[in-house]
Order: sequence, then C-alpha cells, then structure tokens
Amino acid sequence: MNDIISIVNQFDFKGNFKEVKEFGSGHINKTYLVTFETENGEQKYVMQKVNDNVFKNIDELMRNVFSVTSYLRGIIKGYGGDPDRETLHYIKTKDGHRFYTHSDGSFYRAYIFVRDSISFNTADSPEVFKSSGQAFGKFQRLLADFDVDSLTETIPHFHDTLWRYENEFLPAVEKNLSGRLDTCIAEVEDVKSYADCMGRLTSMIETGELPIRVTHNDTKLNNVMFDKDTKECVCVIDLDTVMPGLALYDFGDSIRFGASTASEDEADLSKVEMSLDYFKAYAEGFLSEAGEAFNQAEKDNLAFSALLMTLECGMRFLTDYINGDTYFKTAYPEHNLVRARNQMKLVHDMDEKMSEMEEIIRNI
Ligand code: ADP
Ligand code: GN1
Ligand code: MG
Repeated sequence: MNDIISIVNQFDFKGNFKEVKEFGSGHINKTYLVTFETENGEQKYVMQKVNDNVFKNIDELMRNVFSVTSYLRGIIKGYGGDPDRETLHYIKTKDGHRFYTHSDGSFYRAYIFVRDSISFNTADSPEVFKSSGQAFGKFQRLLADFDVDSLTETIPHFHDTLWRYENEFLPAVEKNLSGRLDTCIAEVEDVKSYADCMGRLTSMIETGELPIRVTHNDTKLNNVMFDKDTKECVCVIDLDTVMPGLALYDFGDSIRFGASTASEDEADLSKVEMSLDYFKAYAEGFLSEAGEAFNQAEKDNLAFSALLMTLECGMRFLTDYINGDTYFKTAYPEHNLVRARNQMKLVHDMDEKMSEMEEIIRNI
C-alpha cells in the first residue's frame, strides 16, 4: 500500500490525496482509481501499471497516446466540445515524463477519470450498443487526417490473423508448454478448420483494395465510457493499440464482444449467439459516423470482419491456454479455454448467419 501511494506521489495530481483502489475489468493492465480532494470537490484519476509483457516499448506507446490525444483535443475544442471529457487527458509525472519507471522496472501512467462516466461489460439494449458504434466510428472519423506513419505499431501483427496462426498458434500447439493440449484437441481442430479464411483481409491490403487508416484496434464495449445519467457515449478509452490498421478491425472486434447474447466468459454455450438486432444497431451507429469514407471493399467485408475478429480472439485465448496463461488475466485455470470455446461458438453462429449479416449491411 505504501508503495502504491509513493507511486501516486510521482504524478502531478492536484489537491490532497484521499485514496487509491483497484478497479476496472480490462484483461491487460492493472488499473487504479485515485481520488484527491480539491477546493472544488473530489478529483478522480486513473493510474495504470502498464503490462510490459504485452507492450514491449513503453516509450513509443506513450508517445503514440500523447500525440493522438493532443490531436483529438484540438479537434474537440474546434467544434466546441469538452476535451477533458471527450478524450483522455494524460497527466505527466512531477518531473515532466509521460510515465513513471518504478525501481522494480515496472511502468505507470495516469490520466483524468472521465467525470460522471460508467462502462458496460454487456450492452443492455441495442440503443446502448448503437451509441458505442457511433463513438468508435466518430473516433475513426476524427483521426482520418492524422498522420498514420507517425504512429508506432505498439503490438506488431496485432490483427494479422494468419500471422498469429502460423507464428503463435501452431508453434504453441507444437510445443504444448502447459501440457494441456490433450484437453483441447477438438478446439485446436476447430481453429485449424478456419485457416483458409485467415489471410483474406491482409491479402486485400497487399493488393491495395483495403486502405490503412488510424484505428483503435481494441473496440470492446468496455473501452468506451458512457454518461452515467444519459447513457450517451462520452469518450473512447484504452488507446494502447491505436495504430495503423483497418476500419474493419474496429467494426469486427466490437461485434465480437458486444453483439453476443452472453459475456465472453460464459461457459454455457447454449447462451452464446450473435444477435442480428445488435449487429444491425452497431452497424447503423458505426457507419453513420465512419461509413462515408469507406470504399466498396470495406463495405463488402464488414460482416466477414466480425467472424474474423471473433476467430482471431478465440484462437488467441486458446493459444494462451496452451501456453499456460501468460498473456490475458485469468480468474481460474480453464478460463482461457472457456473463453476460446465461447468465441468459437460465436464464429460458427456467425458463419450460419453470414448471408443475413451481409443483407443487413446492404440495406443500411
Ligand atoms: P485494459 O488494457 O486492462 O483493458 P483499460 O484502459 O481498458 O485497461 O482500463 C480498464 C477499465 O478501467 C476500463 O474498462 C474502464 O472500466 C476503466 N477506466 C479506464 N480508464 C478510465 C477513465 N478515464 N475514466 C473512467 N474509467 C476508466
Ligand atoms: C484485451 O485490454 P482489453 O481487456 O480491453 C486485448 C484485446 C482482446 C480482448 C479480449 C492489448 O482487451 O485484443 O480482444 O482483451 N487487448 C490487448 O477481451 O491484447
Ligand atoms: Mg480495456
């Protein structure tokens, strides 16, 4: 505890320290809510221990997020919005650094807690989900003229599904480091049966059919904050994977998480389906903000991108299970296997519903 307070003290927070506690439900970083008392009442901040097993170059990562957020602040001010609420506001350390390096080698960074906001792990209604689609679509639209080449790839090959299959999944199966392979033979075969479609989008990048844009790349519903009263989206968060990518990655990853009728951790597969109503709602929201810039190839692959991102995530959970849980936070030993099965159930459901999904997109 003393140690965490001494870390809080490294940042240029305003007021008198009140408390620090763990919060949030992300799979990667360790997140703390820090409260200070000021003359104008309480001021809350988010402080995070960055997962340095996942992010290998913290310097470049923090350069990316500072440059993206300061660019967004300029645009938000320009249209008369509230930059402290509509984008993350990072706080430097007292000696002016973008992050703090602890004596044990770990890294911390901080930003202002988005005032009066909440996040959701499941969308209560299609309207809530549609609103998150607008938020992620708007995020992409506002960054349309940001210099994509100035961004570092914080995790190389992040959404290159075929690369992950060949360089992470198959080697994990081959090595079987955890000795768990015999408990997931059917799931491994299931992933392998989809190998043929894994390179579809990356090969369309090579042919120039799909344009590289500045994208978020981790568009889970809980990576957007909603106003606690109006339930309108206020701010896109978790900017660690903002880097060059495809608009389709952002669309597909949102559907994977938010259009499922159950949570990502649900073990009862009979509850897991892709809701066409939620799919339609998100597509309407996302396309209303970002769609005007899309070319025909992007539009034609929206439905497929949902299947691909779900397949990729299922494969990543399975890879982590076989490797012995070294990447995602887990709460019990089979957690990653449960998540992998859950995602593969969704993949099959999307496969069956693909023509209906495509029809929905054509009608929007
Ligand atoms: P991770 O990479 O582990 O997913 P996130 O940056 O997404 O980390 O943060 C984890 C959770 O903490 C979020 O899902 C959200 O609930 C909460 N959170 C993060 N940043 C803020 C913020 N600025 N304001 C309010 N809540 C936040
Ligand atoms: C991770 O950090 P979080 O929980 O928002 C992961 C995503 C996965 C997601 C699965 C940097 O997202 O890629 O899709 O878990 N983020 C990273 O829930 O790997
Ligand atoms: Mg997150």
